[in-house]
Amino acid sequence: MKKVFRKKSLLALLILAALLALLAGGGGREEAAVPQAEEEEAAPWAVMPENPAPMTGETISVYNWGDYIDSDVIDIFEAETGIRVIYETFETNEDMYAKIALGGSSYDVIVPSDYMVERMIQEKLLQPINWNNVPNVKNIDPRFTHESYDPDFAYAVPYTWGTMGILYNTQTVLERPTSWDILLDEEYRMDMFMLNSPRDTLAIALVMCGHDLNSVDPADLADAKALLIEQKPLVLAYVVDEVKDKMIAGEASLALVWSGDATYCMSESDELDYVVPEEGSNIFYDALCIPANARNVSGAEKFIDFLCRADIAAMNYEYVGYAIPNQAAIELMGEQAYNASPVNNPPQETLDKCQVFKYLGDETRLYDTIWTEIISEF
Ligand code: SPD
Repeated sequence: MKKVFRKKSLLALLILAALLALLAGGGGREEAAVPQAEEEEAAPWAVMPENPAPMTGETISVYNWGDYIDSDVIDIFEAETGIRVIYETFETNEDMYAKIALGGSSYDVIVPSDYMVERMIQEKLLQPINWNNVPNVKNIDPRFTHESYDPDFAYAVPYTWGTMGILYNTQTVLERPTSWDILLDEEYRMDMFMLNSPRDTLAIALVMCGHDLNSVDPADLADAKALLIEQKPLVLAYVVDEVKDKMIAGEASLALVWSGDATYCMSESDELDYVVPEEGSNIFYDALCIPANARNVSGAEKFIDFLCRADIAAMNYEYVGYAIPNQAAIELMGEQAYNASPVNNPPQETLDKCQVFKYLGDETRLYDTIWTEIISEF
């Protein structure tokens, strides 16, 4: 099972066990051997209740990104509440939006990013959240509420945040890249992955062309398109969730990724590192929302409140690997330990160069058209 921060916790446990064995004076005795790594598991922040609640027959339907929740979190929720979670995943905001906007499906909790929250509020696809039923929202750091995509803090509970950057293999990329330009370097022909996500990949191409990453100027977008078409021979594949296993397996030298996925890859391979290039990038916020046509609003509120609980948010952070806005969970884990990750805690100088995506209204169609043209170009 994927546990992003397990390795480090395990190492600390092993060191502690070795020290205890030495202090006990049993260093020379065979039976006092240090426990084997594979037998050890760090204590989880939250645990299954000893007496699970009987299943009530109630269900909630959750639509989330791939690899974006610890399945133990779902199990504990079900055991505590007796509510069964029907869980589906998507890979991009656009896929999720298309499914909801078509109207054929009903979910109780979804996890759009900033610009998609903004769009779905405008299109009345979300409903305001009754905060009286989500008391653990108090755990969310106020610096993450009232963001431009939900200025009245009415529709969206911040779940995770991160940056977009380059994950690179230090065995083949010998100097730490400082510029996005490396994504056009012939030396890495068929040796890089790009995100199969129109808004993200076009944003980076816009930045590489010196344009604003929220630009809707057709001339800017034509530049971005030309750049991505020029880059195509260097790209091994356009992927989303698969990028993690592929980079860990050493299938390419470079990948455009979201920071939390970089955190996971770096926990699995010492050869990988992450950089946000100096031209700047995107900072994103993913949020828990209740669609306007949700069938079980009270179940959705319970689930969102559960995810905001400090012990659950801490447990989930260890699995998901993305930075979290839950201050109570960060305090539980220890601010120092949490902030030790330069990927999830980038310097202010880096953050100052990052911008949030805005919803671009009708111009979104231009992005979709251009992306289809790029992907189908041979
Ligand atoms: N594997 C889960 C990835 C979720 C990342 N969300 C990124 C949003 C970028 N706009």
